[in-house]
Amino acid sequence: MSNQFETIREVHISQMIVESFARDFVDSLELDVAIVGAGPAGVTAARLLAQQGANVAIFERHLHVGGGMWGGGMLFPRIVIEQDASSLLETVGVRLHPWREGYLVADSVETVTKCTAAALDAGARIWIGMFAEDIMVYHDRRVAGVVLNWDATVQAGLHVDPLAVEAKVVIDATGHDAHICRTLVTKIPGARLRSPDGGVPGERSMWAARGEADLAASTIEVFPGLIVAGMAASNVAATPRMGAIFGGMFLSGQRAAELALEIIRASQ
Ligand code: 48H
Repeated sequence: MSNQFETIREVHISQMIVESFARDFVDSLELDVAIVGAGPAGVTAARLLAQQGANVAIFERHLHVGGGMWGGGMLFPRIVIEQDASSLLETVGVRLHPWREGYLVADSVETVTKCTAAALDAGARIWIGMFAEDIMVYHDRRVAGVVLNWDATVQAGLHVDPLAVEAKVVIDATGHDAHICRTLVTKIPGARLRSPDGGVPGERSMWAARGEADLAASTIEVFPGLIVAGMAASNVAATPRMGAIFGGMFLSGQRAAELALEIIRASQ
C-alpha cells in the first residue's frame, strides 16, 4: 500500500486552494453587510450579524486580524474592559479578571483569538490581505459596496485594477484611519457625512471616560448605506481617544450590527 504522503501531486494542492477560495469568495460578492477592518468593532459586528443569519464578510488589509488589540497598552498585552461590555466577551469565552470596581482586565491575545473564532463559527467570512481602497456610491446618494485590491499590490505601487463587492450595508470599522468615510467625502463632490463638519474632523486628545461614553452615540449611519463604528466613529464625530480601554469598541460593534439589521429589514 502506498504512503498517502507520496501520492499527492503539487498541482492537486494548488487546485484545492484555488477552487476552495473561488467558491467561497463568489459567495462574498453580494453581501448583506461588508465590514472593512477586523479590529474589535468589526469582528464583534460580524459575529452578531452572522448569528442573525446575515451574509457578512470582513475585509482586512493585513494578514492578521485583531487590529489594535494585540499590543494592549504600550505593548503590555492586556486590555481594560468596562463591566457594561463584559457579556460580549464572556459569551465567546474570554476570561475577564475584575481589577477595579466596574473594570476588568483581559489578555489581548486571548481576546483577539476567541472573538475571531466566534465570528467565524457564527458564519462570518474574514478575507485577509484585502485593502478596501474605494467604495461604490450610486447616484452619489447611497453606498452600494466596497472596491478591493490586494494590500500587497497597493504597497508595491502596482497599477492593478480592483474588484468590487456589493453590499446592502457597509460598516467602516477601519479604526483611526476612518478610511471609508474619508474616501467618500474626498471622492463624492458635495457629499456630507452626519458629522460635526460634514467630513472627518478627526479624533480629539485622550480623555478615556468621555471618549468611551461618546462612542455609542457616534455609531450611526453617517451616509445612506454606510455605518461607522469603533475608532473610526470617534474620528468622524471628533470625540476624544481613550487609550487601551476597549469596552466602547465592542459595544460600538454591537450597535453597528443592530443598525445594519434595521436597515436591511427596512429595505425588504
Ligand atoms: C481593509 C483596513 C482598511 C482598509 C484599515 O484599529 P482597529 O483595531 O479598529 P477598532 O475601531 O475596531 O478598534 C480601535 C482600537 O484598536 C484602538 O485603536 C483604540 C481603542 N485606540 C484608542 C487610542 O487612544 O488610540 O482595527 C481596524 C482594522 C485594522 O486591522 C486595519 O488594518 C484595518 O482595519 N483597515 N482593512 N481596508 N481600507 N483600513
